[in-house]
Amino acid sequence: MTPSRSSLPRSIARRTAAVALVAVAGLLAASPTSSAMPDRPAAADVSDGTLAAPDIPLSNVKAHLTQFQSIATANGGNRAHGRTGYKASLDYVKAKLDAAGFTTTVQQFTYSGSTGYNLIADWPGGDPNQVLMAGAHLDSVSSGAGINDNGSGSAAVLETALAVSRAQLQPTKHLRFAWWGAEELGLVGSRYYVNNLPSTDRARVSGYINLDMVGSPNPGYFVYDDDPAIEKVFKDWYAGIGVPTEIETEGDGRSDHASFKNVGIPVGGLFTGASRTKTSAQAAKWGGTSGHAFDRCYHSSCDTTTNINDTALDRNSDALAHAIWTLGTAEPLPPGESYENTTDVAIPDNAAAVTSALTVSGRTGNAPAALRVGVDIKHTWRGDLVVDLLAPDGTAYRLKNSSSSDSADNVITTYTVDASSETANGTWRLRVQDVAAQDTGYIDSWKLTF
Ligand code: DTR
Ligand code: CA
Ligand code: ZN
Ligand code: ZN
Repeated sequence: MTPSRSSLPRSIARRTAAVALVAVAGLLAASPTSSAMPDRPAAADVSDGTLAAPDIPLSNVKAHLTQFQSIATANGGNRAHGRTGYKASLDYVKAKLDAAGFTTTVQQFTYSGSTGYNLIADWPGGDPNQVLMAGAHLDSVSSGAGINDNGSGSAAVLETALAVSRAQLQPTKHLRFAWWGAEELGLVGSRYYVNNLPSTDRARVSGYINLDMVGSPNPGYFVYDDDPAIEKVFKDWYAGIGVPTEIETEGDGRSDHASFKNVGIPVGGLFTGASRTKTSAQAAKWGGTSGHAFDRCYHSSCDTTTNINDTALDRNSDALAHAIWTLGTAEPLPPGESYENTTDVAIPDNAAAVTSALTVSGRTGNAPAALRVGVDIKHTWRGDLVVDLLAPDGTAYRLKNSSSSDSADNVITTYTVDASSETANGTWRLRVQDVAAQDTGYIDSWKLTF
């Protein structure tokens, strides 16, 4: 609120155009070189409009680990950035994907005097405005083969991509898989990818799923606590097989999802633990050995194919496939359906926020990447107001900030919100708070249009 305001009769207000807050809508760059859509059998639906994922054969995942081990052994014992073992690992993965019908791109970068490489694989088709990504860093540290860290994640992502090809999946979203270089040197490859992705293309990425260490020998089952929708898919899947999960608490900033989270892209992922010690409570629910590290060979030469827990690797591979199938095949919602609340709600002056609720039901899947939020708030000096949309799970989407200079009256506009990570059904709320003294008003009405 500006000090000079009390001298101005508040009714005199310069009208400034209400600027609709346009949240990032999910959009996609055309895949690097989109090949013609191969003929594919129509996908068979299951109950909620998504498709059931296939089982990912553990033997296939382990065959990739065996290849990574052989590559390390033949290239000085590692697959590190700047070493021949890294490029050989990338060539192996690329060859599998090319043969499976993916459109692959190798992105080069330079770091600490060496050439690094990211591998990007696009599955032709799907909504170019909603790209679902899954990735893993392919590099190891220089001290070893890096089979759990992160051959495990690389192999799980590769086999899930190959399962998409085997199924000739026709997802509603565009699927993109990625293998990053130089993660061990500071998320270098994934940051290079994100930094070189034009902002319009970034906005097209509706979510990024990260797998880094998913086969630890003394495993825990951790789910990243980031995007609620991605987290829910993983937690529900693990609950479905009767395995409790914990929120990943050491992950922030510690793997490639951070590169995406830093630019506002919804992220999630799975982790089975590194050098931290498994507690007795964790051993009681997960088995394994308390008082020992989840992976005692973390960043060591003993991180070889013997450093893998098959059950953990299998479960996390299957969990990733479930997430890709669930998030990737969710049916688009019928456009244009609206839900409105016309009950007036008084907004107390310079006091606690108030809310107005809307219950959405009968829809399937998630809300759209361009959910329209129409608001009609009668209030003099609208600069006093902060307005948020609250999703059914409580996630807040800021629609309007307060402004000491916006003296115009009333907020009558439509905001567009990327709510694609939110389930459509449930109770949505408009939250309004008056954060400056003088001037009052009320929520006249508001509506959601899907
Ligand atoms: N920084 C990763 C290993 C790692 C450590 N904590 C977490 C949490 C979530 C994912 C990965 C990790 C590496 O050494 O590659
Ligand atoms: Ca499996
Ligand atoms: Zn590492
Ligand atoms: Zn790692």
